[in-house]
Amino acid sequence: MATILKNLSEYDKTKISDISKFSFGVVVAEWNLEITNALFKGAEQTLEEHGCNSIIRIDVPGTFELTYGAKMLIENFDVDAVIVLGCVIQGETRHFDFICQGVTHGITTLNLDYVVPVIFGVLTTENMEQAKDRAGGKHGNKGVEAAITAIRMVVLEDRILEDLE
Ligand code: DLZ
Repeated sequence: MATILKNLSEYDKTKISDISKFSFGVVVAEWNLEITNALFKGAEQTLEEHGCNSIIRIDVPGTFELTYGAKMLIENFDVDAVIVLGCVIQGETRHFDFICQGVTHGITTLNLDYVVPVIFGVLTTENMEQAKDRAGGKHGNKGVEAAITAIRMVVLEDRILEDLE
């Protein structure tokens, strides 16, 4: 596995822009809530650390519903970026594949259809231990990484839209 023994949440804080003028939406799946709450905490702390004072959170039942939640945020709130947070744990059934494919396709479609970027913060792991390792454990916190990606994307979006004006 490429991420083995690597903390993926380490980044150079000095390279991150101030984001006080931007608003972020976060959609959180309730399945494996212990994990998704930890991802949210990582994302929230990171956004606030860099000056964000507008975070709108909505919860949806499972990872499959993250696409719908993101679409609702984009269409009904003045958000500059959306982060979706979920955790799908591989079981004995093929549900894992269907949910992962569904959400990946859904989020990609939103990114093609809307100017607001949607960031994919979904853990797809073999077991709960691997999920914990990536939600504040030895491999960092995927929520932090999703927040950093969201910050980079709003800054990019802002620059491009300013150039077009
Ligand atoms: C049904 C299901 C299963 C088996 N596993 C997970 C999971 O590991 N993580 C997750 O976020 N959601 C799971 N779900 C629920 C689906 O995402 C979805 O909520 C239901 O299929 C209803 O559309």
